[in-house]
Amino acid sequence: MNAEEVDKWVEQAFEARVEKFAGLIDRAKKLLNREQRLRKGSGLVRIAPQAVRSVAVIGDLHGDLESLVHILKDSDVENTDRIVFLGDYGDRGEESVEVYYLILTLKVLAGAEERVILLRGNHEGPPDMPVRPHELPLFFKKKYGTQGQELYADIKDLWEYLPYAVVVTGRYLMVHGGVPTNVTSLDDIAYARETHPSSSTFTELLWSDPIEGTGSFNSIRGAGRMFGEDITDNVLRIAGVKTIIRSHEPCEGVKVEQGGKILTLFSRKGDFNNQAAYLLLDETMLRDAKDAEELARTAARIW
Ligand SMILES: [Mn+2]
Repeated sequence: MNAEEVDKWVEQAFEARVEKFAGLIDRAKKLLNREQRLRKGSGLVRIAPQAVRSVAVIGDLHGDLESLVHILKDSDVENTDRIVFLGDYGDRGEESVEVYYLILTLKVLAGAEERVILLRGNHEGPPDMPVRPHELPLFFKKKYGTQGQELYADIKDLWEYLPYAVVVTGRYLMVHGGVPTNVTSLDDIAYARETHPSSSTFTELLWSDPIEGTGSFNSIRGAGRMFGEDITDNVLRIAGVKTIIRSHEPCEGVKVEQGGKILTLFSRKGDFNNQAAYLLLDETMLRDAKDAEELARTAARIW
């Protein structure tokens, strides 16, 4: 892709007729379904750091089309080997529908090699985990009328095929919300959707937030937990990585917590923040695991 192509996709996103959008969702769903089957139903994508030269990471977008376009037009992102989105694509921003059109176009054009990885956020949760505000169905209806309700239903169905964690082997674990409290192996994370809701692991991956200190307690968000450094240490150990990269909480682009073990990345500008950021993990970042301080200082691109 290049800047001209991105402009073309944006134009298509605004002008796409309902049949075209439905076709795009269908193609994306087939591709995601195939990838999920190749992972044997696991929601964990593994990236071997030796096999890639660079990985771009993008946090919450929440309908911020302008920020998405800004990021995709960065020539380093254009040329990167993997793009990981950390979830929360729709809701809040007026251009939520168009953001979906763009990320699904990106996914479909990337083809079969999982070059574009769309993680599940709490705004892409299962039917028993509703989220508020949730304007996405209203935006679809506003733009496409009753047929928009069908598009929204298709999108909801597509969420079930999205992965929810990425491990860059030996280096980084990426999730939308946080690390779960009661896991003993990476498989507990990889198959969290299947053990939901008897286990809280899936909810915690999508909803939790870090705190300074130790232990954990129920989140004021109404789902997930607030987790301390001891919980993080356990997950870093079982995942064999050094740093957690997550999104979910608005911040001025990046936020470092728990002594550099957790980096929060937020890619939407809006109600709660004036600056946004994305990460570009280059060969140095992929060769050696860096802590969140160093990622925030050298890999984050803030605008
Ligand atoms: Mn979120």
